[in-house]
Amino acid sequence: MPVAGPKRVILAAPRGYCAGVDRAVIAVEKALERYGAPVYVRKQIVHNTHVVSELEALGAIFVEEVDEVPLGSHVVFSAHGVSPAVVSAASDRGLQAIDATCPLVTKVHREAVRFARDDFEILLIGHDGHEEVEGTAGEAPEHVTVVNSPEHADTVEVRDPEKVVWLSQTTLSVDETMETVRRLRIRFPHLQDPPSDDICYATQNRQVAIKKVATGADLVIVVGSANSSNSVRLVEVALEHGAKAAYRVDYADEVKQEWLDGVETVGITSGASVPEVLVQQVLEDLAGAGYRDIEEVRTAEEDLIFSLPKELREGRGTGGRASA
Ligand code: 0JX
Ligand code: SF4
Repeated sequence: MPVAGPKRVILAAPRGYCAGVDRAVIAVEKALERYGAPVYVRKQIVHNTHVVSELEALGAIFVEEVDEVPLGSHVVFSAHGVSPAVVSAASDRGLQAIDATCPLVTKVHREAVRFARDDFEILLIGHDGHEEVEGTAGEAPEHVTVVNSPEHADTVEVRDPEKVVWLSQTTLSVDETMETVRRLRIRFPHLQDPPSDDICYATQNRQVAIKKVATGADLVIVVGSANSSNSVRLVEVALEHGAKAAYRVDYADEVKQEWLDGVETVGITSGASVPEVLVQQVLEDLAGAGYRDIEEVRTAEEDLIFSLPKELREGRGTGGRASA
């Protein structure tokens, strides 16, 4: 009978909050401080169950659309961004909008506007129905076609193959996106690249870190919510890079006892919308199961901080907290 080796944990770094999430969460907290509860938020401010319930406890009310917000109230737009149609609908209701769209998402919006103005057809690689994709596509609906997957690249049609550019959602798998682009380029050799990476630094850094950790892991646990694109991608990336098993959990109590059967090395990471406290709870539970030896593997340093949305800057500090 095989004897189990020493139990240990490898913690991926960077993990957890990115600069855009930190800023968006602080924006809701500041809006509550400044205007008092309730403050309305269109969609989940970030895709994390815990963050949303903590903000609800402080007096935030999350709605699906701005027509649910009482006339004249404050409404925060989520980190994932909104289309111009949503901005107009909020203004038509006399809402005081606070735009917590991540500046790196806004950058992709600007690219879409610019390429549409130059009459390009934009192939937007991303997940249909994801809020960020809806927001970016909404900048130039006549010019944008969403490409969902590498397979979709084999069938998507364009008007003029000479004038096509690809852009992407910020939170995709880098490798899968490159595969989609490779297939698109076979069909459209004149396909233009975006002026700079649309998949953001945080998404890329978390994928690089988990690749390194997954290689030696019997099990990878990704802390993050089911609707968090970047968190779900981390599970896929871990499985593609050597993890024998990988699961996503919102909370520590979702880790199943049987996942640990025969496991020596557990890799841990968390998505860009995940507070570090949730990772620490997983580590505590694992320590209770004998996994007390923790090593952090860091593949990049992050020190980016975005200033708060302009609506909250006046007379206030402009910086966010340092990202976890
Ligand atoms: O579902 P996503 O990964 O795009 O969003 P989440 O989990 O809220 O992550 C942070 C916000 C990302 C915006 O680009
Ligand atoms: Fe911004 Fe990237 Fe974070 Fe999205 S994941 S909020 S694009 S920094």
